[in-house]
Amino acid sequence: MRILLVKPHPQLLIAKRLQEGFLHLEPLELEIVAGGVPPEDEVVICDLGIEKKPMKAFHSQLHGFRPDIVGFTGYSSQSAMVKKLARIVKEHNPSAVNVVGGIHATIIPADYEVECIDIIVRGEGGTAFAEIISRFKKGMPLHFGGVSLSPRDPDFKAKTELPPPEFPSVHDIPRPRRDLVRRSRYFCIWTSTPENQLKTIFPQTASVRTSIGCAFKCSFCVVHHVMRGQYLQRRPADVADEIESLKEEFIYFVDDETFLNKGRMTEIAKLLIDRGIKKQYISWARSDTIVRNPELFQLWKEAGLSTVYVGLEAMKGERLDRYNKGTSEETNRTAVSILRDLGIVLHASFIVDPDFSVEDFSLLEEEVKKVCPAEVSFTVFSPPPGTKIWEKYKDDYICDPYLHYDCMHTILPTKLKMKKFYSHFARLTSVALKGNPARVHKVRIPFRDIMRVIYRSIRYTSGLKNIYRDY
Ligand code: B12
Repeated sequence: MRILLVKPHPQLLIAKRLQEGFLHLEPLELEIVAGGVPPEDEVVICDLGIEKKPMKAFHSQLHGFRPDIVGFTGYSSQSAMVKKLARIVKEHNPSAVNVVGGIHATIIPADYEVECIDIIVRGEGGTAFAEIISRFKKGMPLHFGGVSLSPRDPDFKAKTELPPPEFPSVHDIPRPRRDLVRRSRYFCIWTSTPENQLKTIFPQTASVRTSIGCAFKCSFCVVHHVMRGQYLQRRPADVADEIESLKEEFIYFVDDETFLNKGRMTEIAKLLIDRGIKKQYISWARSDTIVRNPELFQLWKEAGLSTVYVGLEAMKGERLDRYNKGTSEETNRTAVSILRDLGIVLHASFIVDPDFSVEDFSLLEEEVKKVCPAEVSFTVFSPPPGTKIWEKYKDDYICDPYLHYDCMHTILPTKLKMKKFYSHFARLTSVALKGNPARVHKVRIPFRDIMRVIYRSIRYTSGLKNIYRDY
């Protein structure tokens, strides 16, 4: 049997510039889904984001490989593209089966109730896909439970209204088939190393998932809804084995929240150190986790933790409360200074609210300067599809709230005129770039990479400034 797994290319220009310019991570979700395919079947991963001509590449896969089953993944902003690609599959071969999974299928399965889609998978895909293939071979119906839904099932609508299904045990999820992708195409910007010298600022980077879910309920995030508040954790030895097996030196942890369990993370760090595994890591962590456990981050620094992405979100208590973040301004400031003292690069992420006035932008700009040297990024507060708050705002959306859901395009009306709003928004990024650690610490980087960073940053900030033209 032939199986094609497809990740669509980003639709919105700014997502494309982020991916081309600063980080493009491997399609781990599809590698895990491929892990559920039995060895006797042929499986190909087609990541359209790495193709110069994505539609041409997709057509040629359909012609050349002639898949029996095509599996798609996609964010909400990609759902229209997934439907378009699924229609093309049926034009090539009406009997091919289209299966859709990923975050949008999990939270808004009803959006995929279209003629060309046969199966919608909610939640974990590796285990579900293995079952779908087994049923396909036995000629059984491909839909089962609340996990694999068929739009042709009379109970379809009722099933889409249920919350996402429970995840299987984390130990049953298949290992990713990393061999199926061109690994040299995946990278992440890396602005520091212990030697203050980088062979390249865009090293080849692998992704590792050590846990799934998060214990918190921030209002801008859908994860607590998807995971029903569960926090699933892989065993330390299992994580260390996977890291050891990777040929990449640079690792990005794609967890929702890596450091929640101090004991587990201590064990993982000790295993990496004891086994002499010399790699470098990027991870996300909450500011309160850092403040509660500075010694854990010190240990991880020893193990190779290079950069920590911290959702600071705001430096004002009332905004943090509004986002239900559960942290405070003081905690944020303490976390910033702990990371600085430890020599771990801070990647601070802030939320710009659609209600921002010129003064709010100026205040945030001052805060940005204070947290530097740091990598800094910004998103626009957007109610996450699939959650109660998304429903609450549903009469207010100014555009297609799926297509534009990238937390860069506002989906809510802005207080300032949109052009002005994005001019201030882009300015924040320009200010932040001046305080970037590679620049401040004069990290030695090849000249070619310096030119590339400058070029990509200019393109990115100009993309941000012009977002308002996309509406
Ligand atoms: C790491 C991460 C990233 C990485 C990229 C990861 C990647 N693989 O390319 C980076 C940092 C680059 C990133 C960027 C963005 N991200 Co992001 N990201 C995440 C995060 C934290 C984890 C995703 C991940 O890789 N998980 C590990 C993989 C293995 O798990 P998975 O994706 O859940 O896949 C499993 C199942 O969904 C299922 N499955 C998935 N696909 C398929 C397909 C089939 C056929 C089947 C059967 C099953 C199946 O099985 C998989 C294996 O278990 C999620 C949060 C989350 N929990 O989803 C947000 C999340 C996916 N990101 C989100 C957003 C909005 C973005 C940005 C648009 C934000 C921004 N403005 O920068 C950009 C867009 C980038 C782009 N290229 O378009 C939102 C998406 C919401 C939505 N409704 O679409 C999420 C959910 C965050 C949130 N809190 O709301 N992101």
